[in-house]
Amino acid sequence: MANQPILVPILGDQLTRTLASLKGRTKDDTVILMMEVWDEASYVKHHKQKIVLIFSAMRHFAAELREAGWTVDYVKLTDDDNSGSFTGEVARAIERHDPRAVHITEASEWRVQQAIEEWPDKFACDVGILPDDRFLCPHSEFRDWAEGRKHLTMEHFYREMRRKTGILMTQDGKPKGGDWNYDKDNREPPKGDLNPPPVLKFEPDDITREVIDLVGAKFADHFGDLEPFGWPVTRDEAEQAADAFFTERIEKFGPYQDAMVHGSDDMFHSMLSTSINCGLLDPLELCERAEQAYEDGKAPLNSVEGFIRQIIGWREYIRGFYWLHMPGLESDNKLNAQRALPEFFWTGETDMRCLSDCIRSTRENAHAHHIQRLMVLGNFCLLSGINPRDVQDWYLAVYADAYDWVELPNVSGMILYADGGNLATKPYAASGNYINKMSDYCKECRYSVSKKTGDDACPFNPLYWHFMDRHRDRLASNHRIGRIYSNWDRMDEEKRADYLTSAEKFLSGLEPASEGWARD
Ligand code: FAD
Ligand code: DLZ
Ligand code: SF4
Repeated sequence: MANQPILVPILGDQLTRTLASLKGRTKDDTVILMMEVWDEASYVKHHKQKIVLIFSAMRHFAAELREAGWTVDYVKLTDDDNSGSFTGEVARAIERHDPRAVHITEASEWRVQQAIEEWPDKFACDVGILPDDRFLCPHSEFRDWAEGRKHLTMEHFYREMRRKTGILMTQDGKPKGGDWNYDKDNREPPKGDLNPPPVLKFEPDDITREVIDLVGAKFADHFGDLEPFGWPVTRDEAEQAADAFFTERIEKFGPYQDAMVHGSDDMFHSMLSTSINCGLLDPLELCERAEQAYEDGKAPLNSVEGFIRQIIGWREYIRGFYWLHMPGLESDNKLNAQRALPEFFWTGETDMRCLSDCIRSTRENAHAHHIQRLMVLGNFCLLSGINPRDVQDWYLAVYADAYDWVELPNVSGMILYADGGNLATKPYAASGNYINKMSDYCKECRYSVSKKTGDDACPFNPLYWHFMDRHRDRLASNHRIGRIYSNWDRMDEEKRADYLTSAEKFLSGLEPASEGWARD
């Protein structure tokens, strides 16, 4: 090792061999620093499997780097003198290695980036902060795109990303198949026996087992089942999971993207978000593979386009939106939602079958698929007026793929309309009808989805009208939703009163969550 190396800290969601801060570095003058720190593991009480996933993936990544000849200084959570924070650990590493500079790839989260931006003042050596080029749209490009637009419509952004990457584009710059978006073909309800193939799970090896024991001992009071644990924790495993998706699941991914079946936790979804978000899989590569599956005749265009839109459309848009609106996004509460999150979000103990199944999957797998997060759990929080902070904490804590940059815009903008409609053009509000159409939940629910009011009525029905009624001032002028008020106004007064009293009775019976589930 030459005198005074470059110190390269790599964070838990930067587990990529081609990371910006590693590009161009040579093995003989670089010390890579990886840190398990208490602050990150406990600022919110992450699902146990999420901590296992990150620590195990970090330890495997460190081992791979060492095998490839890199010097890795790895700080374990239980190491003596671990200061508990990124800044504290970089300070200690500077003392150990006396580097001439620290090079870090920018953090994905605002909270962590704020801390990193203080490093140049804190440390005596140079600090270089590099843009994270694993995302396709740099911050400045998103800001330029957003500049002067009245509404940040995802579809417009998505088309830009299609043009920029050339993904699913013809030689003469047209969308393949003639349309940009095949969402209309992607709303099949779950009819008959769909039999999605079981998702690939990986047996924990010695490294993962050690981490499972650590998490069992140190994070016993965190939400969620620790085992069975089967998430991919290496690039090789993540690639196998991607292979399985592209051979077994992608064909039906599109049509059944919005479908929900009791006990079928993944349907035809890719289950790749945990691997993409921590850096094991490259999002652009996945889109290229999806396009290849279409070109090879192995998957229909509606499935392939749907998958690509989620990644180069929604994922990139969500990230751009986050950085454009932080830090304000965190405290936005334009609908003035003040109710506490109900206790059953943590225990799963509710007679509402749709919610209890989504919460069960969340507890068992640290995962629920998109439409469960949006139209069951999210819809309930929106209609019931749960305060954004509680909802943000819940989603951040319970999902293995959750990081502030992706959870927050989805929660605050997409499900709660807490940003007043910057992200979504209208609230994703729905009565029990939608859930009944897109799932098999209602058949065996103790509530009746066809009943509109009263103790046996599906709670989503009165909650829907309660929500519409209490936000009339804000929503009536929205051209995508305004028409709904003519239906409301056509009902007789007694019926409207019935809806409102049923909803209020239900809401007053909700037990607020006890302290300590999400944060100490
Ligand atoms: P697939 O359905 O197979 O989709 C493919 C990929 O597209 C995903 O892996 C993901 O990378 C991307 N994607 C799809 N939708 C979105 C979206 N809305 N935002 C960003 N990326 C998207 N996703 C996270 O990765 N982390 C989160 O913390 C997160 N929180 C969410 C909170 C709410 C309230 C909602 C409604 C959605 C949230 N999502 C989040 C988006 C989405 O639910 C998950 O990405 C998806 O369920 C992951 O499963 P999958 O890999 O099987 O996805
Ligand atoms: C999610 C997480 C957890 C639980 N623990 C760590 C950790 O101890 N060390 C680490 O480097 N990363 C961890 N992460 C992921 C980070 O929260 C994530 O990389 C940053 O917050 C991104 O801004
Ligand atoms: Fe959910 Fe209502 Fe259907 Fe029950 S009846 S499963 S509460 S939508």
